Amino acid sequence: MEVKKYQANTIHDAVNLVKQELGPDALILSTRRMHGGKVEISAMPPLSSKGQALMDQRDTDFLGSLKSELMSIKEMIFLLSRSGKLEERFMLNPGAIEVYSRLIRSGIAEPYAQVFLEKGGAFKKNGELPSKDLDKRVFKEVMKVIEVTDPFGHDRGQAVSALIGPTGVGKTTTIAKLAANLSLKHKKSVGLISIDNYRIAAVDQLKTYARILGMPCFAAFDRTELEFALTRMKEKDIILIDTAGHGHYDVERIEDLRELIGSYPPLRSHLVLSAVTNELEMERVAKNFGQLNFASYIFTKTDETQARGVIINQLFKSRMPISFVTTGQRVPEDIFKATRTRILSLLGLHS
Ligand SMILES: Nc1nc2c(ncn2[C@@H]2O[C@H](COP(=O)(O)OP(=O)(O)OP(=O)(O)O)[C@@H](O)[C@H]2O)c(=O)[nH]1
Ligand SMILES: [Mg+2]
Repeated sequence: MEVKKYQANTIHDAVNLVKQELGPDALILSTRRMHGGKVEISAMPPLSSKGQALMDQRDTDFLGSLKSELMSIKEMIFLLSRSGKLEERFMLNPGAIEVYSRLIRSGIAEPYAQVFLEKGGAFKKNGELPSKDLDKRVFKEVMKVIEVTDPFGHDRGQAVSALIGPTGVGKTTTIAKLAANLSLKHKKSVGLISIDNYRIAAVDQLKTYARILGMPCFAAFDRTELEFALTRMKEKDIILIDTAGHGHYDVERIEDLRELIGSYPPLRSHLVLSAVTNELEMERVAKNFGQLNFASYIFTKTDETQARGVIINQLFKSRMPISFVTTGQRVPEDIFKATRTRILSLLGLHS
């Protein structure tokens, strides 16, 4: 296998040289910054299928690992080419690009990932610190934007929590998971209320869970019924209120919900957000439900995406504590109480 070296002033120029001489499928084996600022790329021509047939197993294994190395180099070059002013600074600390690509792979948006690198000290002038240390420092910065809260963690009187949010994000399922865990594991007495006044079936869904768990469940369609239900369950440690899902552009219905639960003092709302929602939509959901003064985020369906960094992107835009995260459809297993370390490891950000 013939390896050739190409030098140029920038990584772009070097890649272009490789492409010109060896074609677009050339295999890039390594890149390095040289004294004097030049960049050197080692590359070899693409293998023909005939050439491949002649290779022995060792070569195949070697090529396998080369291919995955190449993928990550390609990814890094792609990220470098998009990093604008940061390109030169990445060159000063090549370890930083590796940490950067881990952040991007986790779904954290580029501008926020760059802030975390900056704060973690990746671009300090004399900052050619070992990259092992760098990832720790950067992940610690990510951790700092995560705030957590436990709505049921105090012993001060009754906790009344309503789950609000768009249709189908998992509000009812999450209520069932919470109800089961709080009553079975934490031995709390729990009551349920459904204020889904648009669909009878939705009330039945909650009542079915209540029957299985042996706890009371009331349906309430207006303020009087809600107050009646709350009075009937005043001895309970915890009351969980399920609400109808609303399209987040349906401002009128959100307003109805605000009138119903908005100014009832002991009641705290928690906004349920699906991790499979795109970043812009999630921002709008949080904004439009904001009039309900929710106290925390609950992130659901984190099992359905690899890009769980949307959680961090949302915190960047609208800082709010996280109370729970759900990880699948199983009731009651697939839920955990938010902690900074668990969320970080959910994002795959551990050293
Ligand atoms: N994969 C996955 N599915 C989930 C999760 N949580 C809920 N679901 C599923 O999402 C679907 C909708 O769940 P519901 O609990 O009915 O959602 P909802 O927010 O109450 O829906 P509406 O009342 O219609 O607004 C169901 O199929 C749930 O099993 C989760 O964490 N992961
Ligand atoms: Mg529901």
